[in-house]
Amino acid sequence: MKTQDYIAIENELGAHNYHPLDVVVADAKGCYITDVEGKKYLDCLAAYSAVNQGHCNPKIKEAFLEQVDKVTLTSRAFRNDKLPMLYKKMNEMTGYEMFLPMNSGAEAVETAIKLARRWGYDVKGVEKDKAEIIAASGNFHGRTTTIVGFSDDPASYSGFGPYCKEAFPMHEYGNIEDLKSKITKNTVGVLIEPIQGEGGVVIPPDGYLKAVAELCKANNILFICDEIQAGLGRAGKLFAHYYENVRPDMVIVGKALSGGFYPVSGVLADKAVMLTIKPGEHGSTFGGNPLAAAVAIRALEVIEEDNLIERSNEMGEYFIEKLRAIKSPKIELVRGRGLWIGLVLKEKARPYCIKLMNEGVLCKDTHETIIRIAPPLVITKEDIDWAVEKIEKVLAE
Ligand code: IF1
Repeated sequence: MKTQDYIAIENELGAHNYHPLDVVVADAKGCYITDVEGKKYLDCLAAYSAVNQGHCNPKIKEAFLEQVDKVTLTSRAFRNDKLPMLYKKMNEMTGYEMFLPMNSGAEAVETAIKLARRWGYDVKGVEKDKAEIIAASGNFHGRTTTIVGFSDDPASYSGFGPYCKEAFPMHEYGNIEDLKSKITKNTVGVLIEPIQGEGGVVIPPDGYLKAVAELCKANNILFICDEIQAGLGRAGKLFAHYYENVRPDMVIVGKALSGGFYPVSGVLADKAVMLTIKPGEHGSTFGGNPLAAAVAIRALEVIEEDNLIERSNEMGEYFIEKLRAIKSPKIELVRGRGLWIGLVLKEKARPYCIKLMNEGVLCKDTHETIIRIAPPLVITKEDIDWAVEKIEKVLAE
């Protein structure tokens, strides 16, 4: 079967909730992807940062296979011998007292929302069913009905109502005065991405995260940081909020927590927040299963052992510098942190993503004019040189 044969089946039998590039991936290792026709590509998306450790990372694969031979799923009705080890690893790496494992990122965001509300009622003393969590303009936190209810992107929310707008007031991302004006006695949390991914790698103004943290502390509000995409090395730190030396009350993780082998997500918090949810009040069939835990432990170890955070910084700086050196009237600006780069064009980005695909570089457009570049963190300078050459070429056409 050829590329078009697969696409034909997909178009006929699969839901049309995506508009992917017409590359049919058959194999991927490290930074490279091979399609069904044997054509090789450099991956500059890394599955939206889920494969920071590189596709089919051999160390994670080994842990995965070892666990598959033992036990994959126990449900949380019974305990398993891997989950405690994940808790330990999480605690050692992040300093948070506790972890609550889920599967998808959206589920972890939902978990943080539930924790914040429960804390709001039980600890802060907010009136029943009045809790508010302040979100940010341009946010992306997932696809559940609650979460899309506080998205300001019509593609995410339109036609999926009713929503609960009063429960999620919105402030302008990066604008601390606006945030201040949205706080009420019912505010239990402020939920933000430390860098907005879907927004187009939007880095907030210096001091914003620090001001959010201080504002939350002063008003007895939980600061909830969605590090699902920004975290685990992508932005050049373990967590992107480290750039401003803040400690959110809750940190939401996902994506690279499994290196792409398996959906693993969760929420980090201290006991004062985490223990407000009692046995039987929240959970998931797959959350915290032994396969997920084994994979997540190894995925975290690989970030440390292979110095992926340092690599993200070093290679990111190199990549950004090279992109900024491209002389093209089509480029508006290049921004980024670590290996997370937004190449902002003065025109539509998708045609260039298609051209890049034809040249062997896979990346994804966002917000019409932005090419998002986020390769696996194992990328080399030679790969970057090659990618930049191709980017320069298609922009010159
Ligand atoms: C899709 C975007 C990236 C996220 C943050 C939570 C989630 C995500 C900061 C939910 C998920 C994904 C989902 C994916 C596309 C992708 C995405 F363009 F939509 F924004 F990465 F940039 N918080 N982001 O970025 O996690 O439930 O998906 O595991 O197609 O929806 P999830």
